[in-house]
Amino acid sequence: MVAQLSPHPPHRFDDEPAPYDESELLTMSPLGARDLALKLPLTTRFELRDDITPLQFAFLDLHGFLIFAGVLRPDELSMILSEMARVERKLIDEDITSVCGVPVWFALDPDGNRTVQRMGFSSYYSDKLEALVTDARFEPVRRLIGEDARIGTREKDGVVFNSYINTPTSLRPNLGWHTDSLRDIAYNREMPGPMLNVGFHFDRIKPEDGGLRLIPGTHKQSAWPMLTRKLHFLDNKEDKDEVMVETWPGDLTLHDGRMWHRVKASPHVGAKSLRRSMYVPYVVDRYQPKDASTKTNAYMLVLDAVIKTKAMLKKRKHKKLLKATRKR
Ligand SMILES: O=C(O)CCC(=O)C(=O)O
Ligand SMILES: [Fe+2]
Repeated sequence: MVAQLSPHPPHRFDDEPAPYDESELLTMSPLGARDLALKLPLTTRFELRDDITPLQFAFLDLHGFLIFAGVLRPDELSMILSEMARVERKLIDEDITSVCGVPVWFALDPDGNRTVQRMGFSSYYSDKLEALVTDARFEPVRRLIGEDARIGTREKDGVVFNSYINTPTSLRPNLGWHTDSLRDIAYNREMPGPMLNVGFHFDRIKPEDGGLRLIPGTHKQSAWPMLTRKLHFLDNKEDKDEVMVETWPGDLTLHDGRMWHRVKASPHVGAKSLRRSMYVPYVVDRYQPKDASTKTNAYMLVLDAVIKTKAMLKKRKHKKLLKATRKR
């Protein structure tokens, strides 16, 4: 028998631990899978296959997240980044400050040029990105969320592109502890059911670079701790139970929107601190599309004000520091 070769063998990096080998475990019983998932390290990397495996189901159910290694190829990552650079240019040239009601957050890069730090609906101006996020390879992810789930490129915040960088003017060197469910409550005005956030990662982020941190198991908390365990977006402190999600370019992560997570700031500054991620909404709620006429909602207005105030304080502190060093 001739083994069937995938047209695109997954890309692996030299320093990347191999994904967990499930080739002999694909027909595992749910109980067996649960037993094994309990024993696996929380840093286990999985392979995205044609179907979500019993072990992946069990791991996600237990801990609230999954890491899939190298789902996007280097040429696809380059395509997305060049599309994002083109869209960024368009936003700046045409002074577009919000897309479908979602404010774009700009800052200055290390060379003093305006740059986008967070943009919702990033596929609105890119057919290539729209085609990529709806590619057939993500079908098992969609089915995992629900047989009727759809990729909401025109719903919620659309495809969100984040670029975290640590500069004196950056609006978003980090992102405080939060659950994504709060945003969902704000959008739907009802308690959220299970929802998964699907994220693509573009940079090699080691534990010492900051990056995504999750508190495993918090997706099973009841509504009260979900809303109050920490101060949404304002608390940035390390948690003894947090797990760092180490990434290689092309990784895909799934996390339950009800779990607590944050992005820790990089200790580096400038280009070395750059971390880019892209989140795709998979939607099961009522279809509520947005377009150019959509107004910014109250939740986004508040978040926008918080982020911009933080950035202003940071800029002020930086100016004071510069003055003080000049005096000396
Ligand atoms: O950048 C990330 O990996 C996480 C972003 C995030 O949690 C969010 O935008 O809600
Ligand atoms: Fe989040």
